This record gives sequence, C-alpha cells and structure tokens, in this order.
Amino acid sequence: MELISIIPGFQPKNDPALLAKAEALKPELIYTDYPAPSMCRVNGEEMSVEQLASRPLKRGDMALLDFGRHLVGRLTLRLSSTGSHQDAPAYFQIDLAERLEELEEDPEAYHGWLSRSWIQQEKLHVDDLPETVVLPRRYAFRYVRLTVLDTSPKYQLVLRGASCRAESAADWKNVSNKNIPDKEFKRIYEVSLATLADCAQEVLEDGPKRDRRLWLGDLRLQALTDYISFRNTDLVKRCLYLFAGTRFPDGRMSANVFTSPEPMADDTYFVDYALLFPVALKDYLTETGVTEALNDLLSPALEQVEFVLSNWVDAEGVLLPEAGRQGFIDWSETLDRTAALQGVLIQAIDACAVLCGMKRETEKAARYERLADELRQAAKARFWDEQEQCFLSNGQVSIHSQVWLALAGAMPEGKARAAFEKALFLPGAPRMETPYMHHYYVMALLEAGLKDEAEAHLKAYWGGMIRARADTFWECFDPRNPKSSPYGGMIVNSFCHAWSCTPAYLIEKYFL
Ligand code: RAM
Repeated sequence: MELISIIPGFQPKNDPALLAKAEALKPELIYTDYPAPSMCRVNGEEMSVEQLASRPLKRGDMALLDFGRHLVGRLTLRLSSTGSHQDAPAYFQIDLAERLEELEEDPEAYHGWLSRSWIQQEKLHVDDLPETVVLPRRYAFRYVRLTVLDTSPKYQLVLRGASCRAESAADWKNVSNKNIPDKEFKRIYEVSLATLADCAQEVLEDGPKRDRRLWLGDLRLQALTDYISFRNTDLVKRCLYLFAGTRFPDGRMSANVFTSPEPMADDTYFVDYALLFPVALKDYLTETGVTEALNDLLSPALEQVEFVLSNWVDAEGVLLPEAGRQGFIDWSETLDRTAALQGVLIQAIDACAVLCGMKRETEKAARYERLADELRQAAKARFWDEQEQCFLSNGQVSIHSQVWLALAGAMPEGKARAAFEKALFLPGAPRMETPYMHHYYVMALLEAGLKDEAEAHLKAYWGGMIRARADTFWECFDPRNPKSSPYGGMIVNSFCHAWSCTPAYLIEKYFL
C-alpha cells in the first residue's frame, strides 16, 4: 500500500498560541559520548582498535566497527595517512546500520516508494590528513563500515579511532529499577525502553533513522510507555500541542507533523490517527492532571470526533466505507478497514465523554456516553455475524476488526477467544503486518482476560526480534519473512521504531 498524499496548494491552519506553547516545551537534549568499540574487523579479519590504528587501508579495504549498542547521534572519525606524501584526496564511503543485515543490502537495488535518501550512506573526500571528520548528519546505528574508494599508490588511509556523541531527550535517571523475575520479559522490557529512549528527541520521533517525525498513532503508544518509565510528560505535552497547533484548514488533525524548520502539518490524513488524539489526550490528563492542556486541547480533540460523526457516519450509526478508505490500522493491502475504524471511533467518543467529564461539562459528557453506546450497538448489529461467530467488515474476516471492536467494548461476552482464533487462522484472511497492530492485539487479549495468550504472543513476537538480535524494536517484523518491508526494500526499514516500544508498558501494567 503506497502512502503518498499530495494535496495541491495545501496550507495548514496554524494556531500561533498553541505552537508557542509547544516551542516553550522543547526539551534540552542529553548528550553522552561513546568511544570506539574495542573490537573491529578489517576485510573480515577480527582485530582490536589498537591494531586497526596500525593497519593501513587501501582501495577496496573495508573496516567494520561495532559500537555494541544502538546509538542516535553524531559520528566522529579520526583519520591519518601512512606511506609517502598524500598526493591525492582520501576518498571513502561510510555506511551506518542499525542491524548488520542492512549492510548486506545493495542500496542501488532499492527501487521502493520511499526516498532512497534515507539510506545511511555517505561518500567523503578528505584532502589533508591527518583530519578529524564529524559526519554531517545525525544517524541511528550500531554498526559503521568504512570502505576505501581510493587513496593512491603513494599513501594509505589509517583509521585511528571513532566515537559517537549520542543524543536523546530521555533521562535514564527517572527510570526506577524493576524487579522482573521472568528473564525473557526482563530483556523485552529493557529493549522496549531502549527503543523509546532513542526515539525521544526534540519530539517523540517515529524512528530516529526514518521518518524522524511525529506521527499521531506512534505518539499515543510512546506516551503510554513513557508514563511508566522516563516520565517525560512535558515532551508528550509538546507533541500534543504540535498536533493541535498545525492542522488541515477544516480543523482535522494531520497524521503527522513536520517540525523542521518550522512546525507544519503534513497533508496526510488518517481517520484513525486523528481519532486517537482525544484518546491520547485522555491518557495524558489521567496521568498528569494538567488543566492547562485540558483547557487548550479539549476543543481540538472534540473536533476530530465531530468531523467524523457529521461526515462519515450513516443513519444507523455505522461508519461509511468512504471513511474506511482514509484509515491506516495496519500496512495491509487487502484489509477492509471499516469495522476496525468503527472500533477506533467508539473509543474516541468514550475518550471525549471522559474529557468533558474532567472539564465538568456534564451534558456534553452524557451526550458522548449515549453516542458511544449507540455506535457499539450499531457495530454489533452491522458487523457481528452469528453464524461465523466473529465480526465481518463488508464480508471480510480479519483480526484487525475483532481487535478494535473488542477494545471498543463491542465484542459479545465470552466470544473474544474464538473470534480471535478464527480470524488469525482463517486461510487468506489479512495478517497483522506491524508491531503497531500486534500491540493492539495483545491489548485486546489482556482486556479480554486472555493473559496466557498475551504472554505467549509478547514472547513470540517481540521475543522473536530479540532472538534475531534486536537491540531496539523494529518498525516491521514478520517472523515468516525476515526481509519484509512495506516500502519495497528492508534497507529503508527503521529498526528502532516508536510503535514497537510498548511491551514495557504491557508488562508493567498487566504482569508486574
Ligand atoms: C510510517 C512510519 C510511522 C507510521 C506511518 C503510518 O511512515 O513508520 O511510524 O505511523 O508510517
């Protein structure tokens, strides 16, 4: 499913007061220096970094450094030469990778629909050695490979050392030590928090390699995980203000916001992401009780729901298929999204009821409560199939429909387990493609009281990434197809991705 939305002449409507508050909440980043790793490889041969400093590199030689952990930051290389005088520039290529497997991919062979400029590769000339080179961009990586493109017959290049100045807005001092007796859960918990920490920059980015941007669906999940760990609640608040501060001219919230050079709503709209705004705001206020945010953001939140109610809901209280085509839910080509989106809408209306209750607007709160119940009933009437014993979305069985309608409280009592199993194992049914969807599946299991199944799934799916040597959790993971990518090439996949960071939250809330 290619996702490229271009609205000619799109001009977002900005609210300067909200954007000023977002700006004032910009975090101070925390910088940490990581020295060169102790071991490295030259043309496959393992050696210490001290040995590397006396190993001349000539055309075609390759030095691979492993920093031993995922980092987000600036890379410095200390270079010199050996041999006769440097009579020509040193010319080399640097590839940076979050996983070793990325380095096996050929960037030239990537012809997918996302820009290849996301591939972390630089080609550099250095005229005068010795030189300390600081690479021009911020990168997300564990591995660095230097390939010599050319020196000259008179001299060779020497890599004397490398270091990284890592940056993040997450403060590990705020994370209390957890006693997690289950070893697998402990590791999953740690990797979840490492993922969140590396995505926490001037905004909660979706991925520090790509898109380095604020996406609403991702933000909601990052925030949940943040509340049980770093408690960077001002950063969450900043992100909420950014979504409210730059929007479509008709008040809808964009699926994502560009933050550089100035905040600007992207001209991409997902009905489900916009509807998650009131949900994320409710989560935030439940955690913090900051009334300023309630006062400022209540009406932008309600507008997201009102827009959908007045444009895309039929007389019986069911979402129109037209809305279904504007939703995300998951990267699935074949998924019919209508029933799942109905589930998101119901949760958004429930959130509006809570928010209005917080603001003591009791009549409004009561109206939203009524509406949510009507839409739940309508969902049961339209989508539940007595014969199949599960929800059908325009005739299609999918796990997505079961999960989102179960989370909305529309699943008939005691039917969740069988409905989930049916949807998961039905041949040809759309499969879950992203950790984002897997998160909501585990949530639905836990909310339905299916704790053993939830534990098994956490250990199979996120544990599966760890068994595949993940230092941080990934944007996509299909255990059956390790090279899968929604973009037409795993070289542009992000391997430290916001929507994958939630197991710590799930473990904390339901298992500790
Ligand atoms: C991608 C990003 C982001 C996600 C959207 C739908 O570009 O990975 O995390 O929210 O897609």
